[in-house]
Parts: sequence; C-alpha cells; structure tokens
Amino acid sequence: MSRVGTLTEKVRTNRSMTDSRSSLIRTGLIAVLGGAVLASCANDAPQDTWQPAGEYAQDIHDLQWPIFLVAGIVGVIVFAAVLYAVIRYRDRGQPIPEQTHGNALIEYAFIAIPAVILAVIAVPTVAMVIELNDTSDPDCVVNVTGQQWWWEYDYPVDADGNICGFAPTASDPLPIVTSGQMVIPIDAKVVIRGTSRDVIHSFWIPKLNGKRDMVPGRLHTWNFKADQPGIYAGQCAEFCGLSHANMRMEIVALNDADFQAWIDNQLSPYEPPEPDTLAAEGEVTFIAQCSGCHQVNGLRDANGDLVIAQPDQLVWSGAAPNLSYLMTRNTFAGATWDLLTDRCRDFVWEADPDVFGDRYLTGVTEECLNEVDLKEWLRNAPAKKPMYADPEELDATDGLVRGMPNLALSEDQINQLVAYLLERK
Ligand code: HEC
Ligand SMILES: [Cu+2]
Repeated sequence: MSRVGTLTEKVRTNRSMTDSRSSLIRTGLIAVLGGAVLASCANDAPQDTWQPAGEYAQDIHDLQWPIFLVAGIVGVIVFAAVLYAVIRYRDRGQPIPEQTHGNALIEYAFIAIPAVILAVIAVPTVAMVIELNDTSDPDCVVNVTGQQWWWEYDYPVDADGNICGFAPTASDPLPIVTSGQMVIPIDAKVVIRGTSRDVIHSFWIPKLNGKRDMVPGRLHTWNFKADQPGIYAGQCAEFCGLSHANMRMEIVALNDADFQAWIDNQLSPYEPPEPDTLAAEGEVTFIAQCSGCHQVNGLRDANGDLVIAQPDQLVWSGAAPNLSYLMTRNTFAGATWDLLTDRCRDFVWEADPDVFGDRYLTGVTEECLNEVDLKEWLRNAPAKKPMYADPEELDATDGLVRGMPNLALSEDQINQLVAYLLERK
C-alpha cells in the first residue's frame, strides 16, 4: 500500500472513530435522561415494588438490592468488554486474524465464575422463597377468589366465633363477603387462601408482597402484612381474558380499633329505606332487576321472605359481588372505577396514616359519590368494561353471562337504584 493510501485510510478511521464516539455519548445521555424521567415518575407510584410497605415486600426488597448490585456489576463488566472488543477489533479492512479452536482455561473459567455467582445468590434466594411461603400461624385468614374480572374476599368465622382474629360484637356472625377492596388489620400476619372460579388469575399487591397465581381447582396460600394504615393497590398479573386490564384489587389496612369498627359494620343488620322515598322505589327495582345475581344480606321481598341471590344460575363464574355494604368500599367493578369523586378520593387515599381509618370508614356519602361512573355502569356495564355479557355473545358461554349484562334500565330506574345503593353501608 502506498504512503498516501495508508494516510487516507488512517484519516477515515479516525473520523469514523469520532463519529461512533459522539453517537455513543448521545446514546448514553439519552439513556441517563430517560432513566431520570422514569425514576421521577416512579417516585409516588402506587404499585412500586421498590417502595415496600410491609414485612414480606421488605424481605423481597432486601434481597433484590444485593442481587441487583451483583447483576449490575456483571452487566457493567460485560458491557465494557463488548464495547472494548467492538472498538478495538472493528473492521478496518485488516486481514482476518488467525483462527484458533479456543482456550480451555478461559472456557472453564467462563463456566465456573457464573456458576459460583449463581450458587452464592441462590443461598439467600432459596431461603427467602421458603420463608415467604411459610403461611403457618396466621393472625387472620381471608379467602380470596378470582373470577373474570374481579376478586371476592370472604372472612370465615373461626371455631371461637372470631373473624380475622377479632371478636365481632354481633352474636352468631355470618362470614363477611366483600369484593374489590380487601380490608385487613395492620401489623397482622394475614394469610389469604386463594383460588379461581374460572381461569388462572394472579393476586399481586406490589407494596406488600410478590405475585401468587390463583388456579381453578387449587388452593394457594400467601402472606400479607402492612405496617401503616392506607390503601395498597395492585392488579391481576396473569392474562385472564377480555377485561384482564380492568381487574384490579386493593388492600386496605386499618389499625385495630378501626378494623374492629369495620367488622362490626359489615355485620350490621339490613336497614330498609324509608317508605315513599326514591331509595324505597330502588329497593323494589333492585329485587326485580338485580337480586338474581347480587346478594344484599337481610333484604326481604314484599311477602317478607328473604331474597337470596342465585348467581350460579346466571353467571359463568357462579358469583357476583355482594352489594350489602357497597358504599363502604370506595372502588367498584374490579376496583377499576372510583365510587368517590376525585376530590373525595384524594382526601381518603392521600390521608396521613393516623387519620386514614376515620376517613375510610366514613364510606361514600351523597356529596362524595361518583355518580357519573356508577350510572354509566348501570346504564350499560359491558360498554364500560368489556365482558361477554350480552345475549348475542352467550353462545360462547353456554347461556351464562360473564360479567354484568346490559339490563336496558330506564333513567328513572337508574336514579332509584343509585339512591338505594347509596344507603348500602
Ligand atoms: C346476570 C347477573 C347480574 C345482574 C342481573 C346484575 N349484575 Fe351487577 N354485576 C354482575 C357481575 C358478574 C359483576 C362483576 C363484574 C365485574 O366487576 O367484572 C357485577 C358488578 C356490579 C357492581 C360493582 C360491584 C363491586 O363491588 O365491584 C354493581 C354496583 C352492580 N353490579 C350493580 C348492579 C345492579 C344495581 C343491578 C340491577 C340493576 C345489577 N348489578 C344486576 C352481575 C349482575
Ligand atoms: Cu385476572
């Protein structure tokens, strides 16, 4: 090669070296800025595993950090080696180097080093998995059942007549049945016994523990403990069909006195609406239109007979939410919509732990009711939350609805029902 040739070659190489360097810097900057933006979003994210709020999530977090660190160091070393090789050995038209078969020592080392790292990481990881799965000696047991597309919680009465370790004031208490928001006492080891009535769902409250799949025909246990009163949000983490994205759940943690108040309220007797009110008309409409699927404990028909829902004859999963105390929760339909207006929602959700319980137990008042979403739901539920719940879709479900159908209610009926439901607390 002539001298001139070598020179131009050199200049070309240098220039493309600078190009690649500046593009590298650009990419690096974008990555750092992007990371900063993401990190700032995550600052008060409700579903952040990096902000544990109870023992089990804290355990996972304490394990996650050192492993993330080890993985990070390995990642940086690998990245640096790749970068070095890419720059140092990039194609400058040089002849292909001599090909060798490999180096036994290096190959063994590359097997041994990761094996040792993984073995070291495995020790605390396996220990932690075993510890997290120890669901013995619960302070409180809640049965959790997933179905398309909401969670039901029922609180069994134990042999001593206690619910979740608390003695209800009511004698002969019934099990409490609720949905969307699972209410627990703080600082208690709450064990859920979970399953599903249709497909596989996954129960996940990131700030309180990892995920647990809920498989039909099987029983899965999982622990929860919350340090502070408040609402901890989560969502179904296993694709479960059309409205998977609308299947959320919340754990509401209350201090002991507030939890006791919650239990007693959930067992309080049915209060029929005052005669000749909109709510009284709503009760009649409810019995006619809704009570086939939805249970309201203690509701009696015109003959004085108890009205018992039979959702198993109408709904694919065999269940519909119990509406006896609907207005004590503050979200509905798979915890996807608020029963509270935005302002009232913030007042509860952003409350300091010491006043949270009081605000939560107030439930939904007339001034705070988010009528818009509730009415939209009653007007046409499948339009709001995609479900296979309308007659033309029933072929796929053997004549049973999946979710809540469009009941073609009039606006008058809807107003009556809202007035009636507003008293369910
Ligand atoms: C064919 C059965 C069926 C009938 C009839 C029915 N619903 Fe529903 N409803 C459901 C199912 C199933 C859900 C759960 C849907 C979901 O969240 O995915 C539901 C959810 C709801 C919810 C949300 C409850 C919660 O805690 O999340 C309300 C409120 C409700 N229905 C009110 C009514 C009213 C009022 C009527 C009568 C006008 C009615 N429903 C009639 C099946 C029914
Ligand atoms: Cu699901």
